[in-house]
Amino acid sequence: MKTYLALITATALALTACNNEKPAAPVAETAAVAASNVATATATAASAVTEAASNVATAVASASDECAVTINSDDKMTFDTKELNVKSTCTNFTLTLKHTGTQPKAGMGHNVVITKAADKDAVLADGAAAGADKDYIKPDDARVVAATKLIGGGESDTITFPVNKLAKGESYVFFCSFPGHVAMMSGKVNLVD
Ligand SMILES: [Cu+2]
Repeated sequence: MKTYLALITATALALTACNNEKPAAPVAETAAVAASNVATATATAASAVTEAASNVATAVASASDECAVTINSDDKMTFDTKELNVKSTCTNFTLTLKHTGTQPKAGMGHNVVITKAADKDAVLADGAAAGADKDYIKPDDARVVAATKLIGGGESDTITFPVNKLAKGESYVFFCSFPGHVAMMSGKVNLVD
């Protein structure tokens, strides 16, 4: 009887030990593998994020370098550039007009309007007729490829337009449509490679 009891106890102990130990090892192993996978995944994700951030930075840099330009204007009725080069490889082009003077837009307002060279005179005439309230551009003028708003001293305006609005082989110009300014404030728009 004693032997029998001892056997049962031993078996019970063995079973208990079994229950405690056997699953424990695989669980620990699984946890370690999982932890390792998480670490790898985290590292991969972190590297992907770093790479993505770097790509964004590069894209932003190239956009600001190649697909954007700033034109300055002033109280002397001038633009600081006579040629606007737009890269054909840019999807969109961003143009910022700054007015570095101090005079209000009612007296020395400037904008930048882009049209085909052939449309310039008609757009100017219709713009003058539209008046200051319309920034000297006829509302919804389909001949206008892009235009900033009319600004006064100390102000600036930024616009973005799709480069495919400029057709290859066509001749484009930019100018200020404030009455009388075009003689001083105009230039060529070049679609470049
Ligand atoms: Cu002007």
